Amino acid sequence: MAAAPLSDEVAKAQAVAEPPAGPTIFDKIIAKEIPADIIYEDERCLAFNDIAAQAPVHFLVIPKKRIARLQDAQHDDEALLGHLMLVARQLGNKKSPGGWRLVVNNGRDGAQSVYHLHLHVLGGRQMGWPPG
Ligand code: TR5
Repeated sequence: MAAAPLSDEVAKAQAVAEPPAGPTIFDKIIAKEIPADIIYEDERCLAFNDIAAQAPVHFLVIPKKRIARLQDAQHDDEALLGHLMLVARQLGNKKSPGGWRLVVNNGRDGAQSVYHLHLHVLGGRQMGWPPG
């Protein structure tokens, strides 16, 4: 089967050293040092609309704790990971009642470009399958 052309987002992910040390752009969003379209915040997480939306509804849910990739999460993070999913569920149900998709890109081959764990929530249209 011929390989699908790579999107800009995949090219970006491939260009990132894995995983970069130190803070990412998402730490700056958490610290309110740079603006983002924040739609939810509590003591453990933040949700904001993706700057390059891939669907009518596309927002990210991120922990305030710095975890680079899902593969770096520890057993101690179990409650936090559950919390992120419940926040995604609450906002996804509200913004895309017909259904929505949760995506976590992990590492280079997973097309992760920002090394701060984030849940993508996509909706507002029919999703295709399989993903690329
Ligand atoms: O490829 P992965 O899974 O790492 O997804 C990173 C996502 O972060 C992409 O969908 C980007 O569009 C999104 N992104 C990147 C920036 C950004 C953002 N979403 C909202 N606000 C953003 N700001 C202010 N700056 C970014 N660099």
